[in-house]
Amino acid sequence: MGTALIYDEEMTRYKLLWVDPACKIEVPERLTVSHEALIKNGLADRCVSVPVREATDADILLVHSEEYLEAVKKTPYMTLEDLKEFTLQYGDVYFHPNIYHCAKLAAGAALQLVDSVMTGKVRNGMALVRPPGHHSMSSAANGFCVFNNVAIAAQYAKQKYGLKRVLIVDWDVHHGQGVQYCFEDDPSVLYFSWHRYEHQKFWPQLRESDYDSVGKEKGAGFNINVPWNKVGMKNSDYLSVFCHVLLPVAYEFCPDLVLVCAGFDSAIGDPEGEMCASPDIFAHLTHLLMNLAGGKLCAVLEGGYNLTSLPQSVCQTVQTLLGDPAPRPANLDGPCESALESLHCVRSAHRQYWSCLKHAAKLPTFEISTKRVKLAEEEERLEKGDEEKSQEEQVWPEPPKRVTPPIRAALVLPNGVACPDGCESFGASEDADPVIVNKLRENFVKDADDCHALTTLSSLISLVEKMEKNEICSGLALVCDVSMAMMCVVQHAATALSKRLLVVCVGDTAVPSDDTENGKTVLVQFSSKESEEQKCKYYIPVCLKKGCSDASGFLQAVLGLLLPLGYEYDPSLVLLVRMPDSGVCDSVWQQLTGLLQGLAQGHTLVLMQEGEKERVAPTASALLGDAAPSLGQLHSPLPEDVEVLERLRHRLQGDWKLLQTTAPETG
Ligand code: X5A
Ligand code: ZN
Repeated sequence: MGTALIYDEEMTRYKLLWVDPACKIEVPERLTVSHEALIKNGLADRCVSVPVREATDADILLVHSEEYLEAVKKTPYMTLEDLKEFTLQYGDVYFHPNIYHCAKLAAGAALQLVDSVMTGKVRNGMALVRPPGHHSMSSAANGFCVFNNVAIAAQYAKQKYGLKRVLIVDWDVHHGQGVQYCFEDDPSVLYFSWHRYEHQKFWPQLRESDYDSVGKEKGAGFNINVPWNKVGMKNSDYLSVFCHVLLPVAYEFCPDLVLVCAGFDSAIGDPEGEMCASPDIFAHLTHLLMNLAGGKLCAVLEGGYNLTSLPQSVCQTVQTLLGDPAPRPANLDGPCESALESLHCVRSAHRQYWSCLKHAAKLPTFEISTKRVKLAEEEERLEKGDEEKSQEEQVWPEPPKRVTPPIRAALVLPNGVACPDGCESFGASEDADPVIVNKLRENFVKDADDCHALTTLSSLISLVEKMEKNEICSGLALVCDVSMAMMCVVQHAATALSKRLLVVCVGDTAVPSDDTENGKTVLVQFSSKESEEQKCKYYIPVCLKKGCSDASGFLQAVLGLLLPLGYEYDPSLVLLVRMPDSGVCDSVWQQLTGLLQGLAQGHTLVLMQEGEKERVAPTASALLGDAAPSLGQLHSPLPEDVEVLERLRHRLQGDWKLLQTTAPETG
């Protein structure tokens, strides 16, 4: 199943016709440079090209008032003077004789994308559109937006396909207040937005963009605002909010469809956002959403005004939608204090609505926010002296070309187990290094005649080496003794590999952890057995009451602990070990496998016990990048588990900054 790309040159055919400093950045080139970059990187060719259409009146009326639509309909016939005057009644937007046509195409493009995904023509897709949509309101154009493309798409999807729940993720750097207003009291649409806010000093300067606007009436809890109160937010800040707010809530919400207000003014170099996240962060944001809703994801362009970072970010997003493994995330040094404060406020504001946040520390919110405003004002005065560095002068390295290994998933299987489609069967190499074979024989294979075990282990080692050389992306091996195979890979990694190894063990079987001493290996074990091991930074036993059989608790641990820790550790290989007693169900296992592929450029090696033949197909599917099946709406995690996880996070957050959810002063 493919990825749709929707683009039409017609949407470049309008522009600002007079002088307006607030609007001059919204130029036709935004679209052309993005599209050209997709072509240049060979991505456009890999997508299914879907034509745009004009949204009909009925489509537009799903969100907008008749009066407003009728007014906009007149703009193609207006004189320049009329257009200027018409524009004046709205904020930071401009009209042009052709913008109504383009706005119908932009909304129609979003609807074509929804249709392509919902009918199964493609798995996911992106629409490159102008004008953007998320600021436009029922009866008002605003912030370069005429019709609210994504809001219309959400209503349309609900109506036409009977969807019960739609998630809208707005990673544009501005608050999509138009989307918020549209769904404020609607529990069937969960709207998440982060945005530059600066304590209400940044456009559109709305009180209701703050974290305490959580939705109204039945929709209370279904509007999530993360205000950024400082500029310069980085990759860590974005990932931290995904791990500790958006993803847990999104999994609990269990959407039927994910829509993304994909604005890239939240990337480095943007004159509006003034943030510092690198374009490749969008590969991760995209990847992390791709296992929700069975992979049904529609990204619709919103903002993005730096003509260098915009196309880079668009390419990262589309390449990830196509299923290529994400690049290693750069400089994850933990969230800044201001981001932590926002994170903490959002989690507290929503703790009453989402069971995954129930444990978030209670907080006398208003005291903190007023205290903070004063502090912020003070700091601003102090900072005034600093010379202003224009965003256009910002420099950053171009994201390296993402090369996907020729083999996506290599499988080491015993005789008689069929290799699933799309995977490559990986046999014992005839060219096995005799030194390694000898070492294996000495250290691991007690019965010297057990050549089956020896062959399997040496296959494993050569598989790991091929992954290290990026000739193979991921691997899966059925072995007769998972613990031994695991030790074998860990020891090989500690001595031979130059980089770091993240071992994720699922199940109760005791695992030796001495090899975690040197920091080359981090081991996280999910089990239901209390561990007596010496606790250190690199050995992390996660003991859940029902082990991995409880999806809620397990997912909470994966999203709030394993992922942030994994991102910060930045391994070059992930070893995922499924113990015979794991008790984990297929869908949870596939979610875990899928999520972990955001790490180590997708280099995941899965070890499973020989008997688990039926698990080969679902695991291979996850390794190939298929979306994991949805987990259904999750119940509350067990209080014991929540407590365990909180304690663990507390113990570890000094060493692993991405585990923090509270600012030092507020915690
Ligand atoms: C879609 C979008 C930004 C408007 C900024 C006005 N609009 N100052 O990014
Ligand atoms: Zn924006």
